[in-house]
Amino acid sequence: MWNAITRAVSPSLDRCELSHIARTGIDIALARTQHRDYLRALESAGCRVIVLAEEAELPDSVFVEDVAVVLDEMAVLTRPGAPSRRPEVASVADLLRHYRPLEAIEAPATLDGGDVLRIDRTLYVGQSARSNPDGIAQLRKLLAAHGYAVQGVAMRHCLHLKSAVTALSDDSVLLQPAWVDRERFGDFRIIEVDPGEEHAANVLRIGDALVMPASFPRTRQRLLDAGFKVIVVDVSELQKAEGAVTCCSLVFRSDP
Ligand code: CIR
Repeated sequence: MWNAITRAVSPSLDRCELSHIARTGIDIALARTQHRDYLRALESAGCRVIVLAEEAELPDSVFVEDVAVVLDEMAVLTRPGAPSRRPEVASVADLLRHYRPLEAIEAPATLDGGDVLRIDRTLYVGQSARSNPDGIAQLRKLLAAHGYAVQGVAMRHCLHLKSAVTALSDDSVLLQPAWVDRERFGDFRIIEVDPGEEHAANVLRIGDALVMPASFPRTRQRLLDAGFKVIVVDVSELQKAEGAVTCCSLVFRSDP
């Protein structure tokens, strides 16, 4: 029912881009073990997992979410805001073209997939350091013909919109109120992250399952108390690269 495109951890992950967290040593062997556990979590949530070969010279290439936005009807290749990440797009495009017609964001626009939160037929796009107004406008134009609305969302103090808010279902979101305004998602049922778990808002929804990092037990309890099914995975080494769970896969319906 679901495909998940992923990519093996680069041996150069410790040279990743960092914006809002300090650089600390990354254990590459542990990162690889954790990534394999993440792939198992995707499988247990019902995904057929596709793994691209590692890219030794592209430190952030495990974070495939940022290079494409995949919808039922088509996919949009992004132009990542960090120049170091633009060479990641081509190999994902070569794979994605077997599954969806492709469009692309063109210069001078920039867009990171981590800024794009789709809920039903609306795409909320973070106005971030990575996604510029041109990128949001191009996405809006490309998707209007397919009946999707694209809305820019102000955010602060974090890398991507999906660092601050992700979908739990079509009518509920998990949100970090310090980084994005609650009012912007006022039409949804809002669950806030536990105040002691700053980075907990990034969960990956696959059908009725939510994949989330092991490091946020109090937020996990909030989700369990609300009746959600949660699959936990330890991604501590990927978190040191400012990644989390949505960023390591492109999940899309295999039967759109
Ligand atoms: C970067 O700064 O681009 C990477 N170190 C982390 C990207 C994480 N991507 C995501 O959350 N979508």
